[in-house]
Parts: sequence; structure tokens; C-alpha cells
Amino acid sequence: MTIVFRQLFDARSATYTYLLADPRTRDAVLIDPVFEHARRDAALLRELELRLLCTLDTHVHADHVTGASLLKAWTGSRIAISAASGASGMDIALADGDRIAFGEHSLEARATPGHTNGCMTFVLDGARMAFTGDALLIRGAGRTDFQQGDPHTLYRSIVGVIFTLPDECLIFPAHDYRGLTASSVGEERRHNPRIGGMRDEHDFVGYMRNLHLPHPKQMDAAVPANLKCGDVEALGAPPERAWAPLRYTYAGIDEIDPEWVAEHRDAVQIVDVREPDEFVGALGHIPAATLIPLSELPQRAGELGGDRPIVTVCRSGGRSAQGVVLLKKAGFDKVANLAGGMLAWRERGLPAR
Ligand SMILES: N[C@@H](CCC(=O)N[C@@H](CS)C(=O)NCC(=O)O)C(=O)O
Ligand SMILES: [Fe+2]
Repeated sequence: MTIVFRQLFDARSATYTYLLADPRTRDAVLIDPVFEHARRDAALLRELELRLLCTLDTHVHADHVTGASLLKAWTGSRIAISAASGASGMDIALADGDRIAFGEHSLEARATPGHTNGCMTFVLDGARMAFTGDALLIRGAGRTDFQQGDPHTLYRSIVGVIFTLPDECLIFPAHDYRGLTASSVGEERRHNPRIGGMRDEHDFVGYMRNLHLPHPKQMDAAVPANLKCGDVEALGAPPERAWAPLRYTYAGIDEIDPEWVAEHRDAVQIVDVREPDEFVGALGHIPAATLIPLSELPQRAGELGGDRPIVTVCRSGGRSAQGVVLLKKAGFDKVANLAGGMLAWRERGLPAR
């Protein structure tokens, strides 16, 4: 059984988000999505042609706001988190042993409390992978000094649930603060300094009571929002509507369709970043386009007005994507790339000369 698997990262809170999908049915789930990266995650789902069935949060996070509600608003995905989390607004309140299926695959939710009361570990299929949230970290363990943390409970969760999985089962945690990406049950059972090797419960509790970590910076905002599954309204005013129906790509660039540009030609400035010979070559150019070759764009950006949004264009939409990057760097914030460039423009029979 093949699977689509991606490990995504939020640098601010060092959080990992996991995308899992069945390549045949295109059904996908996301574990621990981050609010600020919902656009990125939605772009990846769209580009990989996946349908997001469900988001799963391993627990009520203290260090970032979940993207669960925002992704639900955009994609219709359902929100899953444990009933024991104390959160409201979920569609699926998980209990120990529940399964979430996506195509031929499934995740089994196992209660692993101790970092918080509602922590769950999600075990894939025949225990190939386990998403341990903040119960077991790579050579670490989730702190037990806030929310409902309890080191005795966490010890029992890790030893009794996670360490009873097969040694080869890969461990994917919710965070890593050193950039470590994966481990395995056998490896952590032997080498985890807090709970591996010969450590017993007393050793573990003694270690955990003396971490002396500062509280997460986003904690005061994150916990109340996550108790509502990252409810968009609880987070205040929604972001301003975009100036056009932009499509954000996983590459990090806003794109706009040729049809929209053709219908709104007077409302935007069109900047063609090709070379002069291409501008008058076989593909021609969009009437009223300003020619500024990509290599001259940083120096000549000042020639563009700040009154209208800018649409960049090239042959295929590649160099013009970099045009967007350069114009943003030059201080323009309403900039988008013409999707598919002149090739797409001509293919649609839109006017050129
Ligand atoms: N300085 C970090 C705090 C990170 C933190 O406290 N992480 C929690 C997970 S929510 C943890 O369990 N850390 C365990 C550890 O670092 O050993 C931040 O501001 O986000
Ligand atoms: Fe946490």
C-alpha cells in the first residue's frame, strides 16, 4: 500500500504538520496544521490533487494556533481532536481506539495523556508510523509543567502505549527544536535520555520536574483559540479580502488566471519581464503591457506606480514568478503572477499584439 507523506514545518513554533493521503482515492488528512500555514497546506493539497477529509490535532497546543477551523472553512474538512482535550467545536471527538480512515489507510487514535489530558498518538496502518504529538519527542518528551501536565501519567503513556509498538515503527513528533525529523520506537526505547535505556518512572519524573523551560511565547493566545479548534471568529477580524481571486502556490507565489486579467485590464498594471526580442516575437505581448526585463526589474521598479496592483508576465509564468518576488522586495504588496504566462494567454485566444 503506497502512501503520500509530507512533513511540513512551522519555524516560529518548531511545529511539524503531517500530510498523509491515499494516492489512489486522493483522500487526505493533516495532523497538527498551523493557522499561519493554512494557505500553504491548502496549496499543497490542491497541487497534489488531494481532498482533505479531516484534520487531526494531537492535543490542545500551547505554542501555536491550529489551522483546523480555517482549513474546514476553505475545504470542508472535518475537525478531529480527543474528547478528553476539553475543546469544543470539533466534528469528531476521538476516544481511545477510534480510527480515522482515508482511502485504504487509517490512523488509530491512542490516548497518550501526560503533556495534556487530551493528548493522543495517531498510529498509521500496521504501526508503520506513529504521530506522537508532544507525548514522545525525539530524544525528549513533552513538558508536564502546564495545562494538565503530569509526569507520572506521561510515563505510563510512553512506556505503556508508545513503547509497546514495534521497534521499527517510525516516530514523528509534533515538534523538534533542533531540526531532527524522525526516529523509531526501538531507537527511543534505547536512547531517549529521559525515558529510554534503564530509566524508571522515578528517573523520568525527576528529569521532567527540572526542565526549567520558559512558557511558550504564544501561549496566552493559543490555548483559548485551540479550545475552540482554532475558530476563525475567536481570532478577531478576518483578513482583508484580496484585490483579486488570487491562487497561492506551494512555491509561495500568488497567481492570477489570464481570464481575470483580461477582464480587469484597466484595473492592473501589466509588467512583462521578458527580453525585448521576445516582447515583439511570435507570442507577442498583452496590449498596454510595460516591458521591463527581469534583469532590470530591481533597478527600474520605481518606474511603476503604486496606484494599481501589478500582474507580471513572461513566456510560461516562470521568470514572472521571480518578478513577483523582486517587486515584493521593492515594496509593492499587491503583485501577482499571470498563471501560465503568454503561452496560456494565447492558448485562450486573448488579445495580443
Ligand atoms: N520556547 C518554546 C517553548 C516550547 C515548548 O515549551 N514546547 C513544549 C511543547 S508545547 C514542550 O513540551 N517542550 C519540551 C521540551 O522542549 O523539552 C516556544 O516559545 O514555543
Ligand atoms: Fe504541546
